[in-house]
Amino acid sequence: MRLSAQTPLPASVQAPGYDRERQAAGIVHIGIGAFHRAHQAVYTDDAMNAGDRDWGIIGMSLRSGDVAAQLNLQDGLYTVSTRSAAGSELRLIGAVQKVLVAADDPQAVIDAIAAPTTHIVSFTVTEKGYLRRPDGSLDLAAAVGSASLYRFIAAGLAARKAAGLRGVTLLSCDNLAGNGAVLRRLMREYLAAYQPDLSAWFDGECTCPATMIDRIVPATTEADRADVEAMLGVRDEGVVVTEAFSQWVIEDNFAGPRPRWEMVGAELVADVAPYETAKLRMLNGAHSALAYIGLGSGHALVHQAIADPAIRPLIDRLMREEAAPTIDAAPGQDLAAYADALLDRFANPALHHRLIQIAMDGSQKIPQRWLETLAWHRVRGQCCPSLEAAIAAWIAFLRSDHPIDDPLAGKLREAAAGPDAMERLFGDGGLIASEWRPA
Ligand code: CS2
Repeated sequence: MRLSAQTPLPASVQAPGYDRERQAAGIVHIGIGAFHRAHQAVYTDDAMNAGDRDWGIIGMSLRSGDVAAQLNLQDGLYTVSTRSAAGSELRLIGAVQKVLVAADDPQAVIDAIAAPTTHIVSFTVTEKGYLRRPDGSLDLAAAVGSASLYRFIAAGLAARKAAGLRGVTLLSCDNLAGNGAVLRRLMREYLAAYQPDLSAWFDGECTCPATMIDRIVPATTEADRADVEAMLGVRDEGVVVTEAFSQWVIEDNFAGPRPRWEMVGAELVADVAPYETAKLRMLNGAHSALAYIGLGSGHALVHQAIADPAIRPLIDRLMREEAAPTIDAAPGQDLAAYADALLDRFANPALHHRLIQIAMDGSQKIPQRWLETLAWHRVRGQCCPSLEAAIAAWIAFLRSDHPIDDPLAGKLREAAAGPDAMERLFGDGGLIASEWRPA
């Protein structure tokens, strides 16, 4: 039997405490993968449990029908399995109402964005989903293609304007440096090229707050689904597995109403930058280093790599001596304590977080995770042994027979193969645009 709104659940599973049938959808979320379901959807479910109303989520996948097939037959319901050394906890999330697939029904997506009840359009489309060229500008050809978020946003906003509705908040929840500002700039480039009559309305009516989003969410496996089935007594195809830790820091700059996420643990602040920079350079920087160095040493999982006495000191140094000094901490932000907490989170043996999952899309991740730190030290005449080891491990990975999942895979492999790999990857006109140049 499949999980649905009719399924009786064990009393140990926390269920939504609000009437799901009566909630309007206030949020359209583009890129409804495991991360969103374990993070923003949980905060939103919590906010409705705490009394907020009409923040149902309409999820959307740009291309793949997988999540729609998992959730729509379950009335949008799914469970979150939280795993720590102490054990696991299961909770039912009710915030998601349905999932649309843009490739199948583009008009339904535009209508959802244009609905009067929608106030927020949020995104987890991964780094490559923003369709940037290596110099950071919008790839205008890709942005009119079928997998472009910009097309849908522009069409939805045009319909809002035509109907005399207010704008929306566009909330990027991806691991980009300055994610809100990047989204705003790219959206403007799109409008200037393809819908210039909407530019001024967009500027006046829509905001793009920056966010720092953090929760480790490994890809769900068949074994995870079987475990949860044994606990629930029914099959949940949409289950997501995650850690107990969760953090969300949001720039308080919304175009209209929003859930009171601050009631349920999110931090609404004036400036997200110190948190976001620390997260990208320390957590994600260490993660990517663990991925390439760990795979090179024959490990498969994050907790195995961080337990390796040859790797752990490198990661420790990367966070404390290389990344942390580059961060202009906010008052009360303790970077040493942050590094301690990250080492514990990486060591969580209950989360089977695969290194190969983190290794994907290196070309899109490495600039904000490693190269900004390297550039900061370079101008001060300092070197970064751990990050240099990480770069060497990335090149070794590109030369190995591991499958390379990256939009630039073919070019990266070719560039990495020769003796001038560093130059072809990071030099002037190289594949990876950055302020940092190899010595
Ligand atoms: C990871 C992130 O896959 C990756 O690249 O570094 O997904 C990481 O687990 C999250 O950003 C944690 O918040």
